Amino acid sequence: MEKNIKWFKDAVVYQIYPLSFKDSNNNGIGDIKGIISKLDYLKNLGVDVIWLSPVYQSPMLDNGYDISNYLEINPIFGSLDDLKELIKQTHDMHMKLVMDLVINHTSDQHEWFKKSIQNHLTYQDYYIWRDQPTDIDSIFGGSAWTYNQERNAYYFHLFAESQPDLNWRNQAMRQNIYNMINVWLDMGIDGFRLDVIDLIGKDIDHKILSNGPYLETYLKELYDTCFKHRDIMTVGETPGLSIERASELTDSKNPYLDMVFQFAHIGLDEMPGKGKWALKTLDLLELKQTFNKVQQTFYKKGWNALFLANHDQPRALHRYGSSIYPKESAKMLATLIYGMQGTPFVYQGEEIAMTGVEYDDIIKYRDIETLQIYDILLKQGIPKKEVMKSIHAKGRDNSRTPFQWDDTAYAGFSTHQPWLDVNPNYKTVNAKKDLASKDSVFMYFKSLFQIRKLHEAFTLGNFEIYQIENKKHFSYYRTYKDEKYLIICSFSNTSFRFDLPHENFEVLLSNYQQFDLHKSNEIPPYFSCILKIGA
Ligand code: TEU
Repeated sequence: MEKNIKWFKDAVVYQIYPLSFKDSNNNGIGDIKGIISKLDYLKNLGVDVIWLSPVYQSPMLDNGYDISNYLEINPIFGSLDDLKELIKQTHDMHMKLVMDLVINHTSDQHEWFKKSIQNHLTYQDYYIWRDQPTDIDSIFGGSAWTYNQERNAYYFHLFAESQPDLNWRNQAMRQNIYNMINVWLDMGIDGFRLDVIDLIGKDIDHKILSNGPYLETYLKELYDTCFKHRDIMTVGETPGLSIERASELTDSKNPYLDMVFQFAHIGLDEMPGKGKWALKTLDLLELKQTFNKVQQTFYKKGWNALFLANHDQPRALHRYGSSIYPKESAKMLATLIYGMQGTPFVYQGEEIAMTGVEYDDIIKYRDIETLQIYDILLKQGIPKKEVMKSIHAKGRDNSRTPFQWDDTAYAGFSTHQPWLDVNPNYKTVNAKKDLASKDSVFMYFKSLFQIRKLHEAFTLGNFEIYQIENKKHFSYYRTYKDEKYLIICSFSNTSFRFDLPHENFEVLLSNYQQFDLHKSNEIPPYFSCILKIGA
């Protein structure tokens, strides 16, 4: 492909959740050396960029998204030397390393917060303190305010009580954050995923949280002070931004963020206004309309990150696929999302069709949000069975179980009982078995990424849904100059007759190797393919 676009636009990003990727010292916890030992696996898949969920010093109440020291590595993951070695080896293999940046809040164990509690002159305004709480709720449930006896005031936290929000109105605090960011960038990392960055411009007195009045000012300042003259990539996690706003903030006129995770498709299987635990069956038409809007908006302006799952979301296969056709539906979902315009993000395990878990007892769960919401929902009188059903569908531990490398004890992740139980299906679902199989999901992902890179229509082409009203399939065209591709994705668990409006086409990829579209258009369950039209 001609290289007149920025490198991150046709790069494949792979998200690693360090706690669960690979344990090198067999204590049940994944670590940096474990990641280093698997770099060739990632290279083989066609990964260009690794995004590492947080490995900084942390009490780990929110698995590292509660940072107590931004410049230290958490010893459970290894040392700073290990991280430098990871950067070096990643670069030697011509891949890049992006770290997580959690700057909306810190841990309550951070020195800044401890000093803020004591009203220390420098740090007293590093966090948001008030004499009285307001009625804002935390995203994890319950009030966003907690009383601190020592300071005799309430502090604000949009997530857990142990994650106080930083006060972005404080210029000295912001400068301190920028200095820290520059230390990491000077060390040679290739960018950041910016945790809930849409929240930093909030105006809590007017109850404006996402997309607050100061958001653009701070993003610009951050960009000017840290990112501007560097060849890096930044991806903002922006759960609260509208599609339009997200596209605006990544437009080349406002290059403060290179791309964002836009969340429009994420809430489609919850009851509107009732939050993620109130389950609703996904409507394929809604999914199609939502992605249509996202694709059309970003085609005109900005750049989007393509994802179906991450460490906060249930696994894509569990959520949108079929347990009867796991391999077929895992491949179909990859075709659907990575055929679109934007930068592809793979969440660890998607490439081997890992699924979610359904532990029968809450005692097996580790996620702070899940444990908190379990208590809250039970107190609201919701029957335990219903609560567990929501947790099985939406709980964050679904995607956090240890990576399934092979069929030995603990799935080859560790020789020690892991911090979170391995999914009991590891004997049938694991990387070794998948790679050895004729219908390997891993190899399908790899081919998909090769095709994407070979034809610039996937990076630059427009997006047009074929048969938008059809409830059985989600199919669309990507067109650029004189090249046209049709991506067909069936969401049906039975075969059906697909109305194929072309006679001349070449099949570039298909998840049913034996099925020939030239001979039959009765497409099998969860069928997917990429057709080059007119070939
Ligand atoms: O997540 C932010 C966020 O708003 C959601 O994805 C949220 O975790 C989810 O909807 C809850 O159901 C980020 C991190 O990705 C997440 O792991 C952290 O817990 C959170 O920020 C706080 O740092």
